[in-house]
Amino acid sequence: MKKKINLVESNLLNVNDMSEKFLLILVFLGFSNAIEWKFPADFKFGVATSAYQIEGGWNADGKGTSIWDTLGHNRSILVKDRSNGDIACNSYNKWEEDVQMVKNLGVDTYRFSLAWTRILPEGYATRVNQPGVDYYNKLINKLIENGIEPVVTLYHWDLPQVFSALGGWTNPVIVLHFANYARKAFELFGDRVKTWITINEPRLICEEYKGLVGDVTENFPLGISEYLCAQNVLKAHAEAYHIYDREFRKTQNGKISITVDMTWSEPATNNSEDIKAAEQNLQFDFGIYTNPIFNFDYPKIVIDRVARRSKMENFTQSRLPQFTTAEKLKIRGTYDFLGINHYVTMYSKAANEPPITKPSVKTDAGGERFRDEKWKGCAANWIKLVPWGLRNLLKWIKINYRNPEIIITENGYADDGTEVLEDDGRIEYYQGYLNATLQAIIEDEVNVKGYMAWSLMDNYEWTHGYELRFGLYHVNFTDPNRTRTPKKSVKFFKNLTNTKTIPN
Ligand code: GBH
Repeated sequence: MKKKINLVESNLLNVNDMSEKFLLILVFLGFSNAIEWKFPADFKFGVATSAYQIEGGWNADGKGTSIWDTLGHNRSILVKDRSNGDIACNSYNKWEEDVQMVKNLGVDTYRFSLAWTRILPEGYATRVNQPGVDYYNKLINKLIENGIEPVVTLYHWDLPQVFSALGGWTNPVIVLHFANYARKAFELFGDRVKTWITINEPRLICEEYKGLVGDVTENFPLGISEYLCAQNVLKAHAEAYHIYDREFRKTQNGKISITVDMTWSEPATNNSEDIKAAEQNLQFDFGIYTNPIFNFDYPKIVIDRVARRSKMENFTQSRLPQFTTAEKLKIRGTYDFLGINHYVTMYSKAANEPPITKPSVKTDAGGERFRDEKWKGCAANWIKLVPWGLRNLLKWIKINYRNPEIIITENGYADDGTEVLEDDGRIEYYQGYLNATLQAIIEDEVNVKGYMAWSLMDNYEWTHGYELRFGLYHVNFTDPNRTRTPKKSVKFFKNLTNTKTIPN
């Protein structure tokens, strides 16, 4: 804004004729506006992936088994195309090419995750698998050599199988084992990795994929297991944060936080009941994970509603396990920034209190949710083009969490392989969401410091197998070479990183 005024007032406009001067001012206003619509110099662009989705090499060189290996082998019936990630993009062998692709995009950062079982095959920090460590060392060193900053996620869902029989994240014992794994990772890679993400998308771990953390879905009583899981995820995150703080921060000087999957809920109308319903949905979707870290304890509405519903259901106490005061204090403030993955916007509307049947987070949350049929979609039916949802979300975070530094660690669009290389839909998507990010930065003064596209390349999209393709690069999964080819969006991204403005 300041710059704009300076330009207009400058002596450059020393023109005698008034109308000509007026015209020139208009031109300059337009011009200065255009050059202003730019990402700040310290803003970092990046691309993201995760270990199970790209690496393959599921049992290579002493790697242990994770719950996703097991699912892919024994229960691929749960996967759309019955596929698994045994080979995936074969990044275990093709990592050098990956780095070149990242470099070609001109981005500042590359976000990837460590496979816990590649480093600690038994899950416990009792034995380190050196070839697994070597793999990540090579990758990290090559990135740095090419001027790319590694952003490392410790946990992107590939839990060591051994913990599954214990109930996965619902068993508090996981806190200790995750903390030991985190310490190992800081020890091994923290001299070069300066941005850490403890856990990717707790809601997905605890709710959407809840059946996958244990042996069978039925082992996870709804409305109980999710909250047990949430509590342990939060404790594990906090433990890792404090280990970093106490043992590594002074020498390694990095940043550490969590990445939360944040759906925006827009009130369906201006009616106060709908506004309340939307707020309730936000708090149940992600507030349950972020409030304890960015404020204090679970959101009040979550505490109140779960207690109330539990009582109606004849439970003797709330299904939401409480933190002790010491635990609340320990979790509060365990962030150096906020990582957000954003894909979804929905409308929220007030609704009658759901009837008392089986408990669930959904009925605890209440309200009614829907999407506008006019929103443009993509091959992933849950993803629509609603950039203003991201802008509203960013503003909400600024207000509710005291303006933290934000890194958008994922945002992306899926094709089904038919658009193949001419992915104009993806370009339109990124234009929209990058523009919303820029509006939030410039007009709303939200502290967004980075934006990472999901994903560097097509990969194993969990229970959607290889049917949904989020990549800027196309990967041919029927070709043993897993050949990568740039889609049109690669050019868009190069242009973006080069100019720090959004290409038309
Ligand atoms: C992120 O998860 C992950 O971090 C990443 O690994 C993944 O590849 C990426 O997003 C793209 O999906 O509306 O009922 O159909 C998001 C996982 C799974 C969340 C599917 C939404 C559909 C819900 N998503 N889910 S529904």
